[in-house]
Amino acid sequence: MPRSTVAEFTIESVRILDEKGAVDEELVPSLSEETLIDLYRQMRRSRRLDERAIALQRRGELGTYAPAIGQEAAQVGSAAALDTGDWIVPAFREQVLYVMRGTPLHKILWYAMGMEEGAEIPDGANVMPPSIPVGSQALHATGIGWGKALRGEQAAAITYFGDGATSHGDVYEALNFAGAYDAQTVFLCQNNQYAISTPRRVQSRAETLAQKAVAAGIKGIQVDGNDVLGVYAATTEALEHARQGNPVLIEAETYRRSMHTTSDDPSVYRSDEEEAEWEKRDPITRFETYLRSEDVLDDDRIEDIGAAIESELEEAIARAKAGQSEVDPVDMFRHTFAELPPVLEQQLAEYKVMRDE
Ligand SMILES: Cc1ncc(C[n+]2csc(CCOP(=O)(O)OP(=O)(O)O)c2C)c(N)n1
Repeated sequence: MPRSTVAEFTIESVRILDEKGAVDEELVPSLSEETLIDLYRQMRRSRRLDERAIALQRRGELGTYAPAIGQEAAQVGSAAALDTGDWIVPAFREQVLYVMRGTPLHKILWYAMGMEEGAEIPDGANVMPPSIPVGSQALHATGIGWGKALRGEQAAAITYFGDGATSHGDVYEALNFAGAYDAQTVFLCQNNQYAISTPRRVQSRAETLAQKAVAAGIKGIQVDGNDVLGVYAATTEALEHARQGNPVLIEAETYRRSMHTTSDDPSVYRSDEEEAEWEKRDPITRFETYLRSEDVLDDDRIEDIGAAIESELEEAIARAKAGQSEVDPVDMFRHTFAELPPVLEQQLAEYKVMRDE
């Protein structure tokens, strides 16, 4: 029986802004000065929020926190490409997406302080809650994108997950179902090179994670995830496809520059040299260099933006701390069960004794 090639594929990779801050003029998306500054401001706000949150956690003032340091371009660039009617379905490392959709900073801190008030999403924000089970959110995004298709709406869902999540059945099922049912969904894999301590190279033998789209019959594309303009352009294009019922998987190649969560110590599983290499490719520095070269930013403007973020964060931290005394931890016992099981009755009693001591 003769053999023949029945399928072939290629994966395209996109980069607009290189590591030195120079752009490919032909590919630069047409964005107003205001939008460019907003992308920059959002990335810096995200970075400082994470740095302050880590410091608060180290002082025992915050619970576990998953920073996105190094991944700002992948998150901000993609979210900036969305329309307000598009749904965002995040994982657990995307604080800035909530901020971009109107959640005040102090609520992000409340969430990490274990206060349910921090999980409140503003009306009409179209963002799903964080998803802790790795990869499960991809299914929700497919469901939302399918719903948009069934209703004939010109909107899409975008979901975020990591390189590790691509090994999960949920992600495969979500991609396959989306392809089979024309779900209006964009899948954004932030390949930040690690699933806690598991490096990308042992996560999958596949040459790219974008090619995981191929088996689902959908388009897969790789983008330099530290290039905010590239991510913006790739996501804009993917959303146009998705709104026509053609889901897309984007692999944004980036690097988690800090810990997996505040419970992790990355120095145990990776080298200083590797971290230094990625520091040179930092998404914020790269974009800043470009904006300076375009005269969109100068020293004064950069300093003003930094100062405004610092005071915004000071206020948010003060508000977050003050809010702690406004809530009663007993609420968590009140709102879960109509009738408390005995074991929780006992915990409630113990808590009350502890509180009154
Ligand atoms: C179903 C499931 N299995 C295991 C875990 C424990 N866990 C939390 S995060 C994580 C790694 C996730 O890596 P990746 O998908 O690459 O995302 P990243 O944390 O790098 O953003 C694991 C295994 C979990 N939360 N859910």
